[in-house]
Amino acid sequence: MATKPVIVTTWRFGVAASALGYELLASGARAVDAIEAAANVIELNPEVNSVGYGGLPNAEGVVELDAAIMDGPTHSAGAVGAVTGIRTPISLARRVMEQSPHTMLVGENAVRYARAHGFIEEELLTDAACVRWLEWQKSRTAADVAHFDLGPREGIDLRKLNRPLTPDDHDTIGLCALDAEGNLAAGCTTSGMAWKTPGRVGDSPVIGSGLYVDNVIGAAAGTGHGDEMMKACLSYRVVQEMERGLTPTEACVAAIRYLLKKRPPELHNHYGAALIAVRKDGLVGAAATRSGFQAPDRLWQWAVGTGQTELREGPYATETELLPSLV
Ligand code: SD4
Repeated sequence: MATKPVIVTTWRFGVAASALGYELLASGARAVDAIEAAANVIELNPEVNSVGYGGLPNAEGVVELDAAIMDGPTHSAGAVGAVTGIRTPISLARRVMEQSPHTMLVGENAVRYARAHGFIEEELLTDAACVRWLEWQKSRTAADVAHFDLGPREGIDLRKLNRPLTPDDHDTIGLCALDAEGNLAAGCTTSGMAWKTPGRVGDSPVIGSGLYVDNVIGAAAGTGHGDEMMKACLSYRVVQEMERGLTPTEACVAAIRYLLKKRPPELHNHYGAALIAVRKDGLVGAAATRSGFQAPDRLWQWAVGTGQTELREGPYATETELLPSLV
C-alpha cells in the first residue's frame, strides 16, 4: 500500500534538504536515497559552517567530519568518523554500509577507503572558517589549553569545557524519511564541535546515538552537544519510546528528559540537545532541551517536507507542560 512520504531535518538550513528530499520521495525514491541526496545538499554548501565543506575545524585547524546513514528495510548502517578531505561524508558512510563488511571506519583509514572507492580528496577549510579559527586561537581560554594541549587538569571547571560555543559553532543535519513504500531511513552528518580535540568523534555517526531506525516502528536523529547526548543513546531511546506507544514528539521529549535526569543538573544549562523523529505511519515530531538552544536567543527549528516544506519550532523538554502520556 502506498504511503504518503515525509522527510524531517534539523535546523533552519534543513529546509533546502527537506525540499529536495521530499521531491525525490514524491517521485518514488527510496528513503535511503532521499536521505543521502538531501544530506549532500547541506554538506556541499560552504555557508553552513557546521556540516561538510565549510565546516569549522578542530583545534589544529583541520576539518574533521562525522557521518552515518541507516536503511530501515535491511536494518543496515554505515558510518565514518574524523574523516578529512571528503566533502560528502554521508556518501562515504553509505559506501561503508553497502560495500564493506563493517559498519564504521575512522580517521586516515577511512580516507584511504574513500580514495580506493573513487572519492576525491579536497580541501574542506574555507577562508571564512579559517578566519574563525584564527580568531578562536587568539581567544582561547586556559580551559581550552588544558583540555587540548595538556590533558585534563585538576581544578579545571568541567562546565567550561562543556561551555556553549557561539550559536553556529556546531549544528548537525539529522534527517529521517519515510518513502512511498512505507520504508524508513535516517542520516546524520556534521563537522562536529568547532575547535574539538583532533580525533574527537561525536554522537552523530554512532548508530543509536546520532540516528536510529527500526523499520516497523520509526526513525530518529539528533543534533546538539554530542559529548553529552551520546551518553544516553538518544535516537535509540526515541525509537524505543515510540515502540511503547508514545507519539514522535512525546518520545523526543522523553528521551531528552532521560538524558537530563542522568546527568548532573549543574551542566544542564551548558548544552543543548534536540531530536527529530518519524513514525512508521508518517507522524513526525521533535523536541529540544530549551528554546535558547546554545544561546539564549537561539530557537530550535526543524524542517518538515511534505510537499510544502515547513519550518517548525520547539517543543522544549524543560519548558513544556508534562505531556499527558509522560505524567
Ligand atoms: C557533535 N552532535 O559532534 C554534534 C554537533 C551538533 O548541534 O549536532 N551540534 O557533537
